[in-house]
Amino acid sequence: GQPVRLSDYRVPDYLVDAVALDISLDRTATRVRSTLRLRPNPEGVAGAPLDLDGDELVATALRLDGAALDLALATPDRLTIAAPPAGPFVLEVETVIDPTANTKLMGLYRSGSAYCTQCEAEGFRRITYYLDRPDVLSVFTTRIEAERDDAPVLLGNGNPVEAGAVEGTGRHYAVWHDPHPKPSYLFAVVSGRLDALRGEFTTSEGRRVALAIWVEPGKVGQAGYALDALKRSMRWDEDAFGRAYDLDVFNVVAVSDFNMGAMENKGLNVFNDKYVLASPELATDADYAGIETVIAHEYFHNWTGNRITCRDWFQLSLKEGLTVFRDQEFSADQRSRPVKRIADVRVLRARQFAEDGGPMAHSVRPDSYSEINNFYTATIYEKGAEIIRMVRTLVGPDAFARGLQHYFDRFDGTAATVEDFLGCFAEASGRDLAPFFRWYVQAGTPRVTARTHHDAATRTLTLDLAQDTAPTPGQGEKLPFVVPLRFGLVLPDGAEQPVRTGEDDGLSDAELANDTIELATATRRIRFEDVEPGTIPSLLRDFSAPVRLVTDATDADLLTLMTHDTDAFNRWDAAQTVLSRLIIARVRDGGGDPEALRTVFAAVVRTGRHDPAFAAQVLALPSEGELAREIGRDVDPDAVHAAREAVRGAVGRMLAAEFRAVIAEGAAAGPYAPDAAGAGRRAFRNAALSLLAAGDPALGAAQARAQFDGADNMTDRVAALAVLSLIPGEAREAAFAAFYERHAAEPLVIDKWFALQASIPERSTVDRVRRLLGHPAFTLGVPNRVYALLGAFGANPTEFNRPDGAGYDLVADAVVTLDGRNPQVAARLLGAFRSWRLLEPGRRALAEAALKRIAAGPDLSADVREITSRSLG
Ligand code: BAL
Ligand code: ZN
Repeated sequence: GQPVRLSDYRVPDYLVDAVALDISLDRTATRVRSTLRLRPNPEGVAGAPLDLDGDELVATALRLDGAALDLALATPDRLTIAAPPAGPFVLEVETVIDPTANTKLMGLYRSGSAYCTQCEAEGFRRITYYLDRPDVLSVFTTRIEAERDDAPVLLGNGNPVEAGAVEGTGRHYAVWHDPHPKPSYLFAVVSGRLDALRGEFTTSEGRRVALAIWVEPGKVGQAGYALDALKRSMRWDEDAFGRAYDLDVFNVVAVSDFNMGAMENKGLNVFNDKYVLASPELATDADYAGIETVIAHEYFHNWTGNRITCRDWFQLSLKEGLTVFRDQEFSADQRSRPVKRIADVRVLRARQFAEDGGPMAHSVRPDSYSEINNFYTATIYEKGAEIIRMVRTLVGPDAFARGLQHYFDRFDGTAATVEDFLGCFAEASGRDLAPFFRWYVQAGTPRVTARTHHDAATRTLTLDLAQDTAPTPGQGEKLPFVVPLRFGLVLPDGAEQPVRTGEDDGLSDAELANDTIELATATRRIRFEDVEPGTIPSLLRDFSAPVRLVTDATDADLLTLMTHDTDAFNRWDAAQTVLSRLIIARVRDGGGDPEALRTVFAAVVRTGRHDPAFAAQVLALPSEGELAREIGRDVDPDAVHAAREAVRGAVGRMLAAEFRAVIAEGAAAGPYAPDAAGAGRRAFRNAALSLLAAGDPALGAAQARAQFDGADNMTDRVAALAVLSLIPGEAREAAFAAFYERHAAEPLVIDKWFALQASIPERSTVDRVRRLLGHPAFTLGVPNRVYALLGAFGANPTEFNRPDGAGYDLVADAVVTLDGRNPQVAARLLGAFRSWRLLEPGRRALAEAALKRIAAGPDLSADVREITSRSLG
């Protein structure tokens, strides 16, 4: 459709004071009766027509204040009443919808043996006609009716009011009432045959809340970790943010067919089952961590998203960035804070920096979109969270806490904007945040360059900082960002050099107090006084801003930081930079000798004994995608892969004895528990195994096969399979076959099997994936299967980017097929093409041709059309 623009925002002309829904569930003909109490909005246009949104709807009855209306007023996507009453009125609408035919998984659909809904962003209009926009808040009462045998469980938003049998039929009903006014995108209904794991939580305000995690029959045994994570989230939000829960029940439902990760519907969160179900035999440590994060995220939305929602979808990051920030803080408190930070920055660099550097670059507060579903992005979510973290750094933790309290006090029960939010921190801190606001409106990743000069005679260290941001689509010129750079000065022996600056080119008292340089102009010079020769600035500590930092640090400087920096993030990042330089030198001219790293990396392995999770992060080399972005143009993914593998192999041989010791010690680690300490030990040991195998495939294969056979948990089993998957031959195929046989009944585990095979960096992988598309366990109908097989293939740097274009064709074919069935999933697969312009000319031409072929297809969805046209634009 036509692009929607922020500048066109107008308040709604009508308000909905109450919604009563009566939903009579049926697999192919569900009847929805909606009774809306409407009135003109005093701030809207008087006498304006009432325009309700619909999407593929069929109206079967319409009444206004009791009088029947002509059904011709309703088309599938609109219900218009030209001249509604000037005062309050009641509109009754009946629609009939087919949940079984709903393959888009938006609105009401079937998942397994259950009915469920997904309404964000614009799914409610597929259930009934409505003012389907987030700034229309109303009180919902929902009556749900279904066959008792087919659907014994009936769940809605809010609190349960009554339930009973429908006399003389096999049907029953339940009524739910949600006292908190909410936009339609937070509406939900779930019904079917489901089992519950129940719990209870008493809030800090003394409210007793009945908790339940609903899962497919037989899977209650896999819901325990989710329930535990939910209770921890509820307690943490009270302790850390003073936010208590506000209903008598909280239901979480796991369904197997879900476009997104999960959804924060008021009092009734609906989850992709991969973020609920876990047991040691079926889920990895990463799966457990994902469950903890997503359970927390959806729960935290109750305040940041539900109690305070968004005025319009341009403000999406208001709830998503803030809620990601909150879930990141939660996970950091539950686990190792530095390791969590490193993991989050890895994701940011891999996904958000890639987005910012490609054709889909958009600002955290975009000013237009064609299809809002395309804007649930790493930029809105992860970069949005980074912006909030920078606010905290700039105003300090106390003003940050006061600002957030203002926000909750002032905007509770409303639909707010990003300006409203930032205004609270400006007020709490007395600081002008107008220049900072550029982070919301300018796209692109700023590059910050740091050059140092030490003058031995005067003992001054001059630091010259500069920032620049490459143009992004529609934004040619960028103004400087306000970049908070947390920093310290590291002496060659690792001690911290005290920071002193003079009158000229000095730091402000606030900057000195916060150990933070505020770079708010295109360039800035800072002069440090009384500085020892050889002192190395450690900049961007804890990754204090989402920028790409380029310094003149030598490899020796980086190795010093890697060994001594008091900031764990920068210790890790220094190692990444050294490794990245080494690999890129190999790509360029075959140079780059890892031997220089021997001593420091041996030391990393030794520190792994007491901080294994951190050591595992150091041993995970920069990804091929990151290296490609660092190279920046004319990238040959085969050359990047070969160079990275060569370095992995060299490190593996260099430290083979150390790695073997780590593997041997880890074997005696005791029974599995999904806690952070155990996860760290396994990550370290599996990183050692992976590098050992890179250096000596025969030895690695033997070790991996032993671990694969002997593992008592999925983390170690799948890590071993990942190692085996890189070593061609019979052993690999036998391991894949054994894995399938063992886990054929568990689709979420088979997803790992699909994904690993799609990730093999060999020319035969395209054929393997085409074969797997026809495997009985595969279906295009379940988003998780699609993401596992085709999503993983799209993330396979060498095979998606095959020099003959066969990888592009494979994904393009799938996008075209899927688009007719589920446009959101099709559009997401297209993300594989986001960095095509970085490639060397041959691949670039083939990728472009594949995108053009998709774009030329008939009947493209708005989702896919927007991504292809932006990608090609
Ligand atoms: N609101 C969509 C899913 C999520 O971000 O929680
Ligand atoms: Zn969210």
